[in-house]
Amino acid sequence: MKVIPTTLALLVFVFMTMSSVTAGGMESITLDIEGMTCRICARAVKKALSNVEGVKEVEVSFKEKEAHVEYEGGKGRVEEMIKAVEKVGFKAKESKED
Ligand SMILES: [Cu+2]
Repeated sequence: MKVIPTTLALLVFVFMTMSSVTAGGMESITLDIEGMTCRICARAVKKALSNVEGVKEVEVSFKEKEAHVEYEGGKGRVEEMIKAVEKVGFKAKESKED
């Protein structure tokens, strides 16, 4: 019966690698936003991101040039978020540091 500890270890590993996934299928991501020059810009980005399906929570920092988004619906949402930001005139990409 050495199978069970191995399975457990594997599960723990999977959980650790998916640390950005929280209970209830919620995920979070930090996006680097390019082109924001004032707080009004940040507000436009926030509005654009909020309108993306599955997005639950958006925090945009003009100072940090970042947007923090909590969402559900999988990684495909990120592509939609980037498109939504581009639509209102800014550039977005997944932040390397999170
Ligand atoms: Cu502005």
